[in-house]
Amino acid sequence: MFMRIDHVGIACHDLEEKIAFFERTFELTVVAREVNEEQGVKEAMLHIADGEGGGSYIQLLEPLGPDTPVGRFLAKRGEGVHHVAFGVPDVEAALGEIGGRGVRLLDEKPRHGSMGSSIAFLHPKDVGGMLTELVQAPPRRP
Ligand code: CMX
Ligand code: CO
Repeated sequence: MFMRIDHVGIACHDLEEKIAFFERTFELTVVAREVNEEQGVKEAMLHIADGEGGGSYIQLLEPLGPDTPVGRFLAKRGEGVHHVAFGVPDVEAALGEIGGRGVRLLDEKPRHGSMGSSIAFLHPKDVGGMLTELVQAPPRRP
């Protein structure tokens, strides 16, 4: 069902500073920047590689405020890996199948994600402590 790893999300206090670090350290390039009010984040996608079914990325996340998922995560745990996102061909179908196996869905219906994608989250407590995102890429994506 999982085609590939789409991205790894990393929580940080200062998006611009972390973008500069990843660019100079790993020679990655920012391909998208977005403010996602619904998710409470300011974010950047840094391209790693292209593969069958879509690219793979590092997603840097700065919270829009303390009372947001990433804001609470930073206060509790500090900077670091926040979630892993799996690319799936059909996020609604994947949600139905995974929900049917007893994993709590944080989103019953997909929401808007980076670069025109549809996303949905699974509860970290039901996935071995890993906040898991499902991503369905739009037909054409950088
Ligand atoms: N990874 C692993 N565990 C996590 C976690 C994370 N990122 N975030 C929270 N948890 C754990 C906490 O440690 C806590 O465990 P304990 O009860 O043992 O302390 C438990 O989950 C509940 O956490 P909380 O502090 O009460 O945090 P929230 O109220 O923020 O709820 C969660 C947690 C996962 C339901 C919420 O963060 C959420 O809905 N996340 C999905 C949306 C999101 O993260 N959007 C931002 C990214 C957008 C994008 O990728 O585009
Ligand atoms: Co993400």
